[in-house]
Amino acid sequence: MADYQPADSGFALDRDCKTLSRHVLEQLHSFGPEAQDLSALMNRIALAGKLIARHLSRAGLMESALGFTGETNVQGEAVKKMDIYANDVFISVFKQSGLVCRLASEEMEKPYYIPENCPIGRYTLLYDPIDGSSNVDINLNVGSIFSIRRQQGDDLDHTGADLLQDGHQQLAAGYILYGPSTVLVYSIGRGVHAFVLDPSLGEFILATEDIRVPAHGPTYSVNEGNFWQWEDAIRDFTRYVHRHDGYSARYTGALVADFHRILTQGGVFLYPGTTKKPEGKLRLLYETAPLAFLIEQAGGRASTGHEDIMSVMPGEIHQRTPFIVGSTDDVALVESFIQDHSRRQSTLLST
Ligand code: P6P
Repeated sequence: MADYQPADSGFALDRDCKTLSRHVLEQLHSFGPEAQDLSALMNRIALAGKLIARHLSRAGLMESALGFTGETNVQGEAVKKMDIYANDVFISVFKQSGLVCRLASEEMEKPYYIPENCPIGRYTLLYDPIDGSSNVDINLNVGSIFSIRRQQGDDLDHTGADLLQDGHQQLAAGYILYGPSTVLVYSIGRGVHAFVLDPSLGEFILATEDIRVPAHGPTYSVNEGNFWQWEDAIRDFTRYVHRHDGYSARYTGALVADFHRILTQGGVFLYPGTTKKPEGKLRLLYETAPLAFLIEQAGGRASTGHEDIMSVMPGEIHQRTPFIVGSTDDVALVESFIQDHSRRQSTLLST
């Protein structure tokens, strides 16, 4: 009797078996402890994404799923019920996982430490549970952003001081985009890969491997309502793209959605400093650093306008940074306006 040979089921069946956890192990060409940990961490994140996607899809039909809680978070922003739901989903899926020691989130002033009666792991999850929550009540794109770091030291005082490291300390980063389909994009430092949730399977299935951001793209994505709050250099960049053919403005109000467009089609997203928020609005540890990790893995760039986001050393967990991210040529164009203005200012000061 000849050995059994599977029928040539073709691409479809094999792709449906390329789940996220298997993909992580293949990426690492290893089944060692750290590879297994990263695979398990990504699996937990996928579970959180499925739970949040399910809640979002039914929110319009559920009492008290939408709207505001009436609270204000550490950012001084009004908290949406969906923010709290999603924040608690990540805690629930990681609490008994034995993978993490703490979770740091936009919605929590201090990190949440896994209780003593739960298994403690050696990783930290930093996340924005629902990014773009102003879109939740109007059924537009929102996302979750995550970053994984290894605990360094013992953090016995529970201040999370060892988290105040630059973006190169990230082991993995990614986001989940909740839209017509639910897409999970991640990197463990070996390229950027996108998975699409197949609701009939309840699995994220590999859709695109090794995403590369084009060197230039037609999109510039910025909230021009802040025009008069920007520094002159950013205003001059905006005037430049207004005057030159080949540029289109796209802005959804949800960072993950705008970033996903830039990652896949090229261009540049900006959230510069303003007179009200000189450091910008976006937070480093769980928004700009994870996305900077991804864009660099995809061949693009992320800058504050003066230095790479990946090199910024945070002074505190909720530190904000200006954010210029996307195609290498387009980020460089924005930086050139900033450098020109700096040169002109130093010339004026020296005369
Ligand atoms: P603005 C959502 O609140 C968020 O943090 C990002 O998702 C988004 O890019 C930005 O703020 C939008 O801010 O000031 O343009 O409404």
